[in-house]
Amino acid sequence: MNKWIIPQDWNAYGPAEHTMWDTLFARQVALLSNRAAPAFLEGLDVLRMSKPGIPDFTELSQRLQKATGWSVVAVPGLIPDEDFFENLANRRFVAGRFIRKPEQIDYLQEPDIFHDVFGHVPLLANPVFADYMQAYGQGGLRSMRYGSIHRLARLYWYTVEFGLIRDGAGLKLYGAGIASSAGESRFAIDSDSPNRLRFDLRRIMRTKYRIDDFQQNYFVIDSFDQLLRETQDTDFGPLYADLETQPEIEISAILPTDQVLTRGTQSHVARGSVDWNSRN
Ligand code: HBI
Ligand code: FE
Repeated sequence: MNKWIIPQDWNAYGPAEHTMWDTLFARQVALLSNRAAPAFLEGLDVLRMSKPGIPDFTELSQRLQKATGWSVVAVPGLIPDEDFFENLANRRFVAGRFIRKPEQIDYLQEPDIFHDVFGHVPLLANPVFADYMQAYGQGGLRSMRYGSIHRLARLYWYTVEFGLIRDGAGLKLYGAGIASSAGESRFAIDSDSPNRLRFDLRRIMRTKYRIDDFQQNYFVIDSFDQLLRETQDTDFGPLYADLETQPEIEISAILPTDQVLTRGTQSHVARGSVDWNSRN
């Protein structure tokens, strides 16, 4: 269903909006050069995203189509889960077209074009990650029939939004919620506060998450192949049924079965800094 898709109306952006993009872009690229997964940085390059100003979705989609067959389309804001999944299943990434105001530079609640496009789109140029996102959309549509959307939403949160990867290059970030945030891109990689646990699909699907501050827990994959393989090879019907028999896991809990890469001090939380601006 394409009922939410609207024109980007690129000509309607004013100079202040393009400048906001350029400011955010320069700040993130400086932070990410040694913190983001190589595939993320390659995506920025392949898609020519360093071109000044807010990207034009038509042009961006042409490059993306060539790389992996994905396109980027504009929507007015958050759309219902079913429509969101349906677009992903068809290799269309839906993005907000508005950009944050200067007073929101460090935090806003609704995803804007900088989060959606800078954060999410570079990895869609990676063939394996591109397939994972499509598999996620297909899994999302299936999860609706099982009443298990919340399980899949957790998987999205702990991978697509806040995922870390540990490859030959060491610990790197790839989640869009981290990559588009100046504060969290430093926190997720450099801080001794959060726990960093090895990726575990079933465990993630039982774990709550927080939307109001930096994460207390990050899950670390070995490769995008691992992510795709585990998602494609899992029969979600029996998995969801099984998970219903198991307790939920509190945000920063560490279980005896966890593979702990970093046991966090949780000092960020202990400071009681549930301050919206502390996100950045
Ligand atoms: N809509 N525009 C937009 N962007 C999102 O990231 C989004 C959405 N609708 C639903 C949704 N995300 C999530 O609920 C799913 O990932 C579970
Ligand atoms: Fe996002």
